[in-house]
Amino acid sequence: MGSALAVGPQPTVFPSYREHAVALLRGVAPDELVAQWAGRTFCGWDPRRLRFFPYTLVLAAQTLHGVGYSLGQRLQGREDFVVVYVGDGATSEGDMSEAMNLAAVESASVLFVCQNNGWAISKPADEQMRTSVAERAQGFGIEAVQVSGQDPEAVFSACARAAAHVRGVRAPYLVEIEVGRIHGHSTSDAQEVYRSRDDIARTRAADPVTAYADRLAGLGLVDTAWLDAVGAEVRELRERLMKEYA
Ligand SMILES: Cc1ncc(C[n+]2csc(CCOP(=O)(O)OP(=O)(O)O)c2C)c(N)n1
Ligand SMILES: [Mg+2]
Repeated sequence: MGSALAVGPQPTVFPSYREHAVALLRGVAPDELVAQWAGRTFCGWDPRRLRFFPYTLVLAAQTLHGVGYSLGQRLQGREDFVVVYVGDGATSEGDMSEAMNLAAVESASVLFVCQNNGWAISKPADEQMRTSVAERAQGFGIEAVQVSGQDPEAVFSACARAAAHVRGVRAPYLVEIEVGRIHGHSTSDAQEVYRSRDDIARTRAADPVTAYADRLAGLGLVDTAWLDAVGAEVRELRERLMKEYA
């Protein structure tokens, strides 16, 4: 949410498959999102109109699509700022290295946003890489920063600075956001098999959505009645969607 708000509505987004908040902000309807997951449509929304491309399940393929799209736009004298979302596990794919190198060499206007949730299904991040994703980007000649996803305002600030760099210098940037993974990889993944109860409990207790709502309420910036109303609306929406797309 922080990253999407920071870059604004202009850049074209190449998502992975976890960017539901970004999709909704861009104007994808909840029904269109769920229709895609239910296999009723190939995409569900108009990628050109919303400047939000289809979800990519082939890990890291979107990184090359995004860099190529940005370069193509630039050659045609059009808006070339692209945001590419990618998971930590996907960065282990060769596509990600090719995309970072091409973006650096061609000085592409691409902001890579890595959601590092510490896991590629059951493979922990520290068994996937010896450096952070940010350090790896720097090795390719890309400016990069690591930020805690616990604080949406820190993510917003980091991504706003990154977006200013991409726009000002016309060069790539990578923001690595460290987030917790509360649930299993998917609804068919029993994470209790490979993850300690303590780790899951700690991550759940630190849920940034709840923590941020509590913080805003504590500061008197939102009232709890409003937050409760949002919660009720979300529950209603979820129930309707689950019924309609079962
Ligand atoms: C090229 C490719 N290899 C393997 C898979 C199977 N697969 C789907 S998700 C996933 C883990 C991805 O982890 P990460 O990029 O960290 O994203 P996360 O789901 O943790 O957000 C794997 C291995 C795939 N979809 N595509
Ligand atoms: Mg991951």
